[in-house]
Amino acid sequence: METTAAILWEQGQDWSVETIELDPPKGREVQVRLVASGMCHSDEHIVQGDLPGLFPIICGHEGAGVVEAVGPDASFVEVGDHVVFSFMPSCGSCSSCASGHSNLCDNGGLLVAGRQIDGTSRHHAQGQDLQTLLLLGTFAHDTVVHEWSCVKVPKEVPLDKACLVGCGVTTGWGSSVYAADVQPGDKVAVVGVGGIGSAAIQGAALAGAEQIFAIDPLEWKHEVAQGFGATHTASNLEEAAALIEEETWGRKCDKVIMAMGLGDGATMDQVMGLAAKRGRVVVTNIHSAAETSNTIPMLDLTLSEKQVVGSLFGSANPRKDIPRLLELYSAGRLDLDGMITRTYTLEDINQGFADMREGKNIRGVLRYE
Ligand code: CXF
Ligand code: ZN
Repeated sequence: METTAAILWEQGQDWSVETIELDPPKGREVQVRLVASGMCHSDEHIVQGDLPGLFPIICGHEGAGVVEAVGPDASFVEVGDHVVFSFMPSCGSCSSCASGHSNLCDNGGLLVAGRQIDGTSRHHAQGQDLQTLLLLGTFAHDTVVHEWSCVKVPKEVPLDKACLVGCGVTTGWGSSVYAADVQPGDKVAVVGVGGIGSAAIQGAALAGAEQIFAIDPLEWKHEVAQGFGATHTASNLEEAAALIEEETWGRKCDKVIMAMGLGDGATMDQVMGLAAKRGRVVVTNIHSAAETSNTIPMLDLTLSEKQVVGSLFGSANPRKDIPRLLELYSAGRLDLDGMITRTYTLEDINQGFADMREGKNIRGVLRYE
């Protein structure tokens, strides 16, 4: 069939919205008519080259839609199902999945850009095979993915909001709740108030943090952060250090969540300075693949027993946590609506990314009518 997709033909270019040829699903693949897709910084990282990409590629990995067709071997996804994509597939049987860490499924490992799991392509344009980001390619009206990438969700949940849980919300919320293990009474700093940071603030608040310091250079985001549960705001790490010192009586933060658009190893000394003795710094944001050094004060790491941990997808289990987060949304305990600053059509995708670069959005969402 023919459908419309935004293709990135080469790194650094604009998105090109054009007609593509989409093959029917094979094996355990499913064809999904997308309702919406969030625009995540990781898509921008492919454009900028901070994450390695293969081209031409259809990016987008925060999508939700309705299943239109299934391959002959699909086992748990049926036509008509509403699904949110998980940016990591969950095969259920690799050692990561089997040990309760399906965010690290061996079938997703290093597949930032790829084709189908069998190595062939269902997406084609201008006579070429297309890559799909994270085996998804949600910047398109229709796509074909493996059922391992699908999480079924109740039909009442609005898919144009639910799409956010396919990456940013689970990543941010899980960074607080799982990776940082925020405890009642904790003092928490969240560095960066975007899609991940605003979900991290909400996760920390729900987990019972007593103080939540939201740090972002953009003033307008301070008020937004307070709406999500931040108790204090600061514009930069220096200002945050003074505020945290004052407000915690010198104890500093039990947990620090790094949720910047792009991490910077040169600032890690300041970041570590926000953490208390035995404090944990969770590095959720992406650092450039080209970055090879940082400024973590190593002696203090030992003397203060600080921890630095990486977290992918909020250290969550997508097939368990995506429905769970949508239940919290339906119960009014997780605000997805407030995270969506602007919506766009697929034709306006370049405007959406321009707005991201200018810091105009918590999340921009493409809606496919
Ligand atoms: C990222 C994490 C690093 C690989 C690409 C996807 N997560 C979501 O944006
Ligand atoms: Zn993402």
